[in-house]
Amino acid sequence: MTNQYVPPKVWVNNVSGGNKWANINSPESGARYERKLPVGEHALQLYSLGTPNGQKVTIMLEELLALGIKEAEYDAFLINIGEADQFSSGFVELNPNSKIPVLLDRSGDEPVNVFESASILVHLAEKFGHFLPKSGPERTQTFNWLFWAQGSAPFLGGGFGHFYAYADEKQEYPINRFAMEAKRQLDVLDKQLAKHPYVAGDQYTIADMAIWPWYGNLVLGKLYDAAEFLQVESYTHVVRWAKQIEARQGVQRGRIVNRSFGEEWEQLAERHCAEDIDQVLARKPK
Ligand SMILES: N[C@@H](CCC(=O)N[C@@H](CS)C(=O)NCC(=O)O)C(=O)O
Repeated sequence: MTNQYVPPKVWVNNVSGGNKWANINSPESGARYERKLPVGEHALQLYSLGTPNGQKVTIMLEELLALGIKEAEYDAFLINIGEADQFSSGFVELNPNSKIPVLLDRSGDEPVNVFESASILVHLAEKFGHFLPKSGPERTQTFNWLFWAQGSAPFLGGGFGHFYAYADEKQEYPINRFAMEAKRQLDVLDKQLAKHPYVAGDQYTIADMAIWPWYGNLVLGKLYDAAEFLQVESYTHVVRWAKQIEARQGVQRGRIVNRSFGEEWEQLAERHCAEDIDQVLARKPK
Protein backbone atom coordinates (compact mmCIF):
# COMPACT_ATOMS: atom_id res chain seq x y z
CA MET A 1 0.00 0.00 0.00
CA THR A 2 1.36 3.47 -0.84
CA ASN A 3 1.30 6.50 1.47
CA GLN A 4 0.74 4.29 4.48
CA TYR A 5 0.98 6.15 7.78
CA VAL A 6 3.58 4.77 10.14
CA PRO A 7 3.05 6.18 13.66
CA PRO A 8 6.24 7.66 15.13
CA LYS A 9 7.48 6.28 18.47
CA VAL A 10 6.05 9.31 20.29
CA TRP A 11 3.03 11.26 19.02
CA VAL A 12 3.76 14.86 18.12
CA ASN A 13 1.15 17.53 17.65
CA ASN A 14 1.59 18.51 14.03
CA VAL A 15 -2.01 17.91 12.98
CA SER A 16 -3.03 20.46 10.39
CA GLY A 17 -6.22 20.63 8.36
CA GLY A 18 -8.58 17.64 8.50
CA ASN A 19 -11.77 19.62 8.98
CA LYS A 20 -12.91 23.19 9.47
CA TRP A 21 -12.66 23.04 13.28
CA ALA A 22 -9.27 21.31 13.47
CA ASN A 23 -7.49 24.51 14.48
CA ILE A 24 -9.27 24.67 17.86
CA ASN A 25 -8.20 21.17 18.91
CA SER A 26 -5.37 20.81 21.40
CA PRO A 27 -4.11 17.95 23.60
CA GLU A 28 -4.14 20.27 26.62
CA SER A 29 -7.14 20.96 28.82
CA GLY A 30 -7.85 24.09 30.83
CA ALA A 31 -8.70 27.73 30.21
CA ARG A 32 -7.01 29.46 27.27
CA TYR A 33 -8.10 32.98 28.15
CA GLU A 34 -9.83 34.98 30.90
CA ARG A 35 -13.52 35.72 30.40
CA LYS A 36 -16.51 35.54 32.73
CA LEU A 37 -19.73 33.89 31.61
CA PRO A 38 -22.86 36.01 31.29
CA VAL A 39 -25.49 35.45 33.99
CA GLY A 40 -29.28 35.82 33.72
CA GLU A 41 -32.03 36.12 36.30
CA HIS A 42 -33.22 32.53 36.75
CA ALA A 43 -31.82 29.98 39.19
CA LEU A 44 -30.85 27.69 36.31
CA GLN A 45 -28.14 28.96 33.99
CA LEU A 46 -27.37 26.86 30.91
CA TYR A 47 -24.34 27.35 28.68
CA SER A 48 -24.82 25.32 25.54
CA LEU A 49 -25.27 24.96 21.80
CA GLY A 50 -28.14 23.33 19.90
CA THR A 51 -26.22 20.20 18.89
CA PRO A 52 -27.70 16.81 19.88
CA ASN A 53 -25.88 16.92 23.24
CA GLY A 54 -27.24 20.41 23.87
CA GLN A 55 -30.77 19.48 22.75
CA LYS A 56 -31.02 16.75 25.40
CA VAL A 57 -31.02 19.34 28.19
CA THR A 58 -33.19 22.01 26.58
CA ILE A 59 -35.77 19.33 25.69
CA MET A 60 -35.80 18.23 29.35
CA LEU A 61 -36.20 21.81 30.60
CA GLU A 62 -39.00 22.51 28.14
CA GLU A 63 -40.73 19.22 29.06
CA LEU A 64 -40.60 20.27 32.73
CA LEU A 65 -41.98 23.71 31.88
CA ALA A 66 -44.73 22.06 29.82
CA LEU A 67 -45.77 20.26 33.03
CA GLY A 68 -46.20 23.69 34.64
CA ILE A 69 -43.03 23.54 36.79
CA LYS A 70 -42.11 27.23 37.03
CA GLU A 71 -38.84 26.53 38.92
CA ALA A 72 -37.52 24.98 35.71
CA GLU A 73 -37.33 28.43 34.09
CA TYR A 74 -33.82 28.96 32.77
CA ASP A 75 -31.46 31.27 30.95
CA ALA A 76 -29.67 29.57 28.04
CA PHE A 77 -26.55 31.28 26.70
CA LEU A 78 -24.87 30.34 23.44
CA ILE A 79 -21.44 28.75 23.55
CA ASN A 80 -19.99 28.91 20.06
CA ILE A 81 -17.57 25.96 20.04
CA GLY A 82 -16.20 26.98 16.63
CA GLU A 83 -15.09 30.28 18.19
CA ALA A 84 -13.45 28.55 21.21
CA ASP A 85 -16.03 29.87 23.75
CA GLN A 86 -15.67 26.57 25.65
CA PHE A 87 -12.09 27.47 26.58
CA SER A 88 -12.86 30.68 28.49
CA SER A 89 -11.94 30.71 32.19
CA GLY A 90 -15.62 31.09 33.12
CA PHE A 91 -16.67 28.03 31.12
CA VAL A 92 -13.78 25.85 32.27
CA GLU A 93 -14.61 26.70 35.89
CA LEU A 94 -18.00 25.03 35.34
CA ASN A 95 -16.81 22.23 33.06
CA PRO A 96 -13.10 21.29 33.13
CA ASN A 97 -13.78 19.15 30.04
CA SER A 98 -14.59 22.24 27.89
CA LYS A 99 -17.66 20.72 26.23
CA ILE A 100 -21.24 21.87 26.06
CA PRO A 101 -23.69 21.54 27.75
CA VAL A 102 -23.03 22.76 31.28
CA LEU A 103 -25.63 23.84 33.85
CA LEU A 104 -25.18 26.08 36.87
CA ASP A 105 -27.93 25.44 39.41
CA ARG A 106 -28.17 28.38 41.82
CA SER A 107 -31.37 27.26 43.57
CA GLY A 108 -29.68 25.79 46.67
CA ASP A 109 -27.52 27.34 49.43
CA GLU A 110 -24.44 26.82 47.27
CA PRO A 111 -24.45 26.99 43.45
CA VAL A 112 -23.65 23.64 41.86
CA ASN A 113 -22.12 23.09 38.42
CA VAL A 114 -23.40 20.09 36.49
CA PHE A 115 -21.58 18.87 33.40
CA GLU A 116 -22.05 15.87 31.07
CA SER A 117 -25.48 15.91 29.47
CA ALA A 118 -26.64 12.70 31.17
CA SER A 119 -25.62 14.01 34.57
CA ILE A 120 -27.65 17.17 33.88
CA LEU A 121 -30.67 15.04 32.88
CA VAL A 122 -30.42 13.01 36.10
CA HIS A 123 -29.92 16.17 38.20
CA LEU A 124 -33.06 17.79 36.75
CA ALA A 125 -35.10 14.57 36.89
CA GLU A 126 -34.30 14.07 40.57
CA LYS A 127 -34.68 17.75 41.45
CA PHE A 128 -38.16 18.01 39.94
CA GLY A 129 -39.32 14.38 40.31
CA HIS A 130 -40.18 13.66 36.66
CA PHE A 131 -39.04 11.48 33.74
CA LEU A 132 -36.97 9.08 35.91
CA PRO A 133 -38.93 6.33 37.67
CA LYS A 134 -38.22 6.52 41.42
CA SER A 135 -37.54 2.80 41.90
CA GLY A 136 -37.95 -0.63 40.39
CA PRO A 137 -37.08 -2.18 37.03
CA GLU A 138 -38.14 0.87 34.97
CA ARG A 139 -35.59 3.01 36.83
CA THR A 140 -32.88 0.46 36.03
CA GLN A 141 -34.01 0.29 32.40
CA THR A 142 -33.90 4.10 32.18
CA PHE A 143 -30.31 4.09 33.41
CA ASN A 144 -29.42 1.17 31.11
CA TRP A 145 -30.54 3.15 28.07
CA LEU A 146 -29.22 6.48 29.32
CA PHE A 147 -25.74 4.98 29.74
CA TRP A 148 -26.16 3.17 26.42
CA ALA A 149 -26.75 6.54 24.78
CA GLN A 150 -23.70 8.11 26.40
CA GLY A 151 -21.50 5.18 25.40
CA SER A 152 -22.89 4.71 21.90
CA ALA A 153 -23.48 8.20 20.51
CA PRO A 154 -19.75 9.09 20.31
CA PHE A 155 -19.41 6.31 17.69
CA LEU A 156 -22.24 7.95 15.75
CA GLY A 157 -21.07 11.55 16.25
CA GLY A 158 -17.30 11.50 16.76
CA GLY A 159 -16.96 8.39 14.59
CA PHE A 160 -19.49 8.20 11.74
CA GLY A 161 -20.44 11.90 11.67
CA HIS A 162 -16.83 13.04 11.81
CA PHE A 163 -15.62 10.92 8.91
CA TYR A 164 -18.80 10.96 6.77
CA ALA A 165 -19.81 14.60 7.17
CA TYR A 166 -17.00 16.72 8.62
CA ALA A 167 -13.62 15.34 7.55
CA ASP A 168 -12.30 17.19 4.50
CA GLU A 169 -11.14 13.96 2.90
CA LYS A 170 -13.62 11.06 2.63
CA GLN A 171 -11.83 7.85 3.60
CA GLU A 172 -13.36 4.44 3.00
CA TYR A 173 -11.97 2.58 6.01
CA PRO A 174 -13.27 4.83 8.83
CA ILE A 175 -16.58 5.51 7.04
CA ASN A 176 -17.18 1.77 6.63
CA ARG A 177 -16.14 1.05 10.19
CA PHE A 178 -18.47 3.63 11.72
CA ALA A 179 -21.37 3.16 9.27
CA MET A 180 -21.38 -0.49 10.36
CA GLU A 181 -21.49 0.54 14.02
CA ALA A 182 -24.16 3.23 13.47
CA LYS A 183 -26.37 0.67 11.71
CA ARG A 184 -25.76 -1.90 14.42
CA GLN A 185 -26.84 0.65 17.05
CA LEU A 186 -29.97 1.51 15.05
CA ASP A 187 -30.76 -2.21 14.94
CA VAL A 188 -30.35 -2.48 18.73
CA LEU A 189 -32.77 0.41 19.18
CA ASP A 190 -35.19 -0.91 16.57
CA LYS A 191 -35.49 -4.27 18.33
CA GLN A 192 -36.09 -2.57 21.68
CA LEU A 193 -38.68 -0.19 20.22
CA ALA A 194 -40.46 -3.11 18.52
CA LYS A 195 -41.29 -4.35 22.02
CA HIS A 196 -41.90 -1.07 23.86
CA PRO A 197 -43.42 2.32 23.08
CA TYR A 198 -40.43 4.13 24.63
CA VAL A 199 -36.81 3.07 24.93
CA ALA A 200 -36.95 2.16 28.62
CA GLY A 201 -40.44 0.65 28.58
CA ASP A 202 -43.93 2.11 28.85
CA GLN A 203 -42.92 5.56 30.07
CA TYR A 204 -41.30 8.53 28.36
CA THR A 205 -38.07 9.12 30.30
CA ILE A 206 -34.74 10.92 30.23
CA ALA A 207 -33.45 7.95 28.21
CA ASP A 208 -35.69 8.99 25.30
CA MET A 209 -34.49 12.58 25.72
CA ALA A 210 -30.85 11.46 25.55
CA ILE A 211 -31.35 9.16 22.56
CA TRP A 212 -33.78 11.13 20.37
CA PRO A 213 -31.49 14.09 19.54
CA TRP A 214 -28.99 11.65 18.02
CA TYR A 215 -30.85 8.64 16.62
CA GLY A 216 -34.25 10.35 16.26
CA ASN A 217 -32.77 13.22 14.29
CA LEU A 218 -30.73 10.72 12.25
CA VAL A 219 -33.73 8.67 11.10
CA LEU A 220 -35.75 11.84 10.47
CA GLY A 221 -33.04 12.95 8.04
CA LYS A 222 -31.88 15.83 10.24
CA LEU A 223 -28.38 14.64 11.06
CA TYR A 224 -25.41 14.44 8.66
CA ASP A 225 -27.67 14.09 5.61
CA ALA A 226 -27.06 10.37 5.97
CA ALA A 227 -30.63 8.99 5.85
CA GLU A 228 -30.20 7.40 2.42
CA PHE A 229 -26.64 6.21 3.01
CA LEU A 230 -27.66 4.38 6.20
CA GLN A 231 -31.07 3.33 4.80
CA VAL A 232 -32.70 4.62 7.97
CA GLU A 233 -36.27 3.96 6.82
CA SER A 234 -35.63 0.23 7.32
CA TYR A 235 -35.59 0.83 11.11
CA THR A 236 -39.38 1.17 11.17
CA HIS A 237 -39.79 1.12 14.95
CA VAL A 238 -37.14 3.79 15.44
CA VAL A 239 -38.88 5.93 12.81
CA ARG A 240 -42.27 5.45 14.53
CA TRP A 241 -40.77 6.46 17.90
CA ALA A 242 -38.79 9.37 16.43
CA LYS A 243 -41.93 10.90 14.90
CA GLN A 244 -43.91 10.38 18.10
CA ILE A 245 -41.24 12.13 20.19
CA GLU A 246 -40.77 14.89 17.62
CA ALA A 247 -44.47 15.81 17.91
CA ARG A 248 -44.16 16.62 21.63
CA GLN A 249 -44.42 20.29 22.53
CA GLY A 250 -41.35 20.13 24.81
CA VAL A 251 -39.29 18.64 21.99
CA GLN A 252 -40.50 21.17 19.41
CA ARG A 253 -39.45 23.93 21.80
CA GLY A 254 -36.27 22.44 23.27
CA ARG A 255 -34.69 21.44 19.96
CA ILE A 256 -34.36 25.03 18.75
CA VAL A 257 -32.74 26.58 21.85
CA ASN A 258 -29.13 27.75 21.33
CA ARG A 259 -29.28 26.95 17.64
CA SER A 260 -26.95 29.11 15.61
CA PHE A 261 -27.02 26.88 12.52
CA GLY A 262 -29.52 25.01 10.36
CA GLU A 263 -32.65 26.59 8.84
CA GLU A 264 -32.73 30.33 9.40
CA TRP A 265 -36.26 30.41 10.85
CA GLU A 266 -35.35 28.02 13.68
CA GLN A 267 -32.26 29.80 14.98
CA LEU A 268 -32.42 31.03 18.56
CA ALA A 269 -29.06 31.95 20.06
CA GLU A 270 -30.25 32.68 23.62
CA ARG A 271 -33.38 31.82 25.58
CA HIS A 272 -34.46 33.71 28.69
CA CYS A 273 -38.25 33.28 28.69
CA ALA A 274 -41.01 31.30 26.98
CA GLU A 275 -41.72 34.15 24.54
CA ASP A 276 -38.23 33.81 23.04
CA ILE A 277 -39.25 30.37 21.77
CA ASP A 278 -42.84 31.39 20.92
CA GLN A 279 -41.48 34.03 18.54
CA VAL A 280 -39.32 31.50 16.70
CA LEU A 281 -42.13 28.94 16.40
CA ALA A 282 -44.47 31.65 15.07
CA ARG A 283 -42.20 32.06 12.04
CA LYS A 284 -42.09 28.30 11.29
CA PRO A 285 -43.02 27.78 7.62
CA LYS A 286 -46.51 26.17 7.31
N1 LIG B 1 -20.19 13.43 26.85
C1 LIG B 1 -20.46 14.84 26.68
C2 LIG B 1 -20.19 15.23 25.26
C3 LIG B 1 -20.35 16.71 25.03
C4 LIG B 1 -19.78 17.13 23.68
O1 LIG B 1 -19.13 16.33 22.96
N2 LIG B 1 -20.00 18.40 23.32
C5 LIG B 1 -19.46 18.91 22.08
C6 LIG B 1 -20.57 19.52 21.22
S1 LIG B 1 -21.82 18.36 20.85
C7 LIG B 1 -18.47 20.04 22.39
O2 LIG B 1 -18.73 20.86 23.25
N3 LIG B 1 -17.35 20.09 21.68
C8 LIG B 1 -16.40 21.14 21.81
C9 LIG B 1 -14.98 20.66 21.73
O3 LIG B 1 -14.77 19.46 21.55
O4 LIG B 1 -14.08 21.50 21.84
C10 LIG B 1 -21.91 15.13 27.08
O5 LIG B 1 -22.76 14.24 26.86
O6 LIG B 1 -22.18 16.21 27.63
